[in-house]
Amino acid sequence: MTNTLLDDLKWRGLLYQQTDEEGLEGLLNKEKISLYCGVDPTADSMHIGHIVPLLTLRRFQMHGHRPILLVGGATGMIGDPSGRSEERQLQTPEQIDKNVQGIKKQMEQIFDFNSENGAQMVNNNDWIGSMTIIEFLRDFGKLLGVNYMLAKDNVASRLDSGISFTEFSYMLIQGIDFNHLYDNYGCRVQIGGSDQWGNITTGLEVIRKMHDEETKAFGITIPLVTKADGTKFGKSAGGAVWLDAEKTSPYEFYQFWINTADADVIKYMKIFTFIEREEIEAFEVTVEEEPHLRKAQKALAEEMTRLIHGQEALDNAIRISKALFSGDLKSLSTDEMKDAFKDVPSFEMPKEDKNIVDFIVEAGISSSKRQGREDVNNGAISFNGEKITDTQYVVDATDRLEDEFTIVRRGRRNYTMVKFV
Ligand code: 629
Repeated sequence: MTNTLLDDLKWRGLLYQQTDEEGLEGLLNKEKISLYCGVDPTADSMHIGHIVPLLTLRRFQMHGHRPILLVGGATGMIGDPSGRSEERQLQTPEQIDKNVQGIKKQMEQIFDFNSENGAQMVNNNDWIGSMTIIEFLRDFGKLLGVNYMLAKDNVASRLDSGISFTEFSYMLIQGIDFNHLYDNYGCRVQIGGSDQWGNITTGLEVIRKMHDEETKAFGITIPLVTKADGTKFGKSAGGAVWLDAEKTSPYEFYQFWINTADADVIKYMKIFTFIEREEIEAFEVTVEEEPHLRKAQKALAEEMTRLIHGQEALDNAIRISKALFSGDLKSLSTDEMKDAFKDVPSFEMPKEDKNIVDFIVEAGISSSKRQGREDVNNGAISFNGEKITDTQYVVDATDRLEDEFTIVRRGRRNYTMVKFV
């Protein structure tokens, strides 16, 4: 038996573990289902690590199934020990509320809620928040043996370093969620990253124990996204790559994807984009035959930036990238310059008028006065996109953008941001 959706997921490398491969295939061939993935409000934005399971839900949606997006208003109060070597710091209810709002907003951007199989948003605080401790322990605590819980990887790996009863109990709450969605939303499948395997299978256990009939729910996990060079995926110079444009600007976001290594780019296209198999295979040939054109990287960066930030933000990101490449900074606004040069080396100088040669030597842009004079004479130096060839030029307030910074370029691609203090 085959199923086109599952075959596509397999080809994209999106299937890691499955609780019942044949059963799920049979189910998906027979009917349109509801399925869910949860995100805990640990920050007010998601980062790109969160989106792989969400994009996978969207692939299900494109095949007629209905996604349920769960925001963990309750679980966020507890803290998932999965994949962590240390106890989490509890967050305040106010912070969690704020985070829930931020995450909901981002989910709304990624999903379609209005079609026949439009997505549904739920918050587990709606059924967990009002549960009494007696209900929790009597109705659900009895379903799982402590031995069963201790054997889960996410707990077992913490027994030496220590785990609180709070985090130990987490899996049961996520299990109650799955059972709740199974009963009230007809939810049949839960998806998560590979770190969620223990929590997902706990849910199946709860469902099995709560229902007499044969189990009809399934779990799928998605592999961790890795990089060919062994470094951690999803980090840029400034840390995590966030979906929130305030935390990671659309330009930085675009640059993150553009900088994907040839060895990774096809893999990421499969995982992150909705580009079809044939087209991706054509990109695979370009990576082999004309890697310098970076066609696949461009397509990946465009798809991702459009998906998360929209067409206009993508156009801006491309415009900034081109301006930087050509050195034509004059086409950029001050804000765009700030954004574009966030990651270039920076140097602090006092706010005083200074001869250009002294200036570039002091800022470490040219190695000596002699070199500095040569650089200026040769036309190798520009300030904010304006070439300066006069060694007598005095750098003054008119060169300071917003009275704060100046972008100095030496040669074709060496940029320095001089900040004035
Ligand atoms: C209640 C809470 C549920 C179902 C799920 C959850 C959240 C889950 C969790 N997930 C991670 C998170 O929120 O902690 N217990 O940061 C994160 N997830 C996306 C992927 C993940 C996972 O949101 O599943 O593996 C990262 O790729 O770590 O009823």
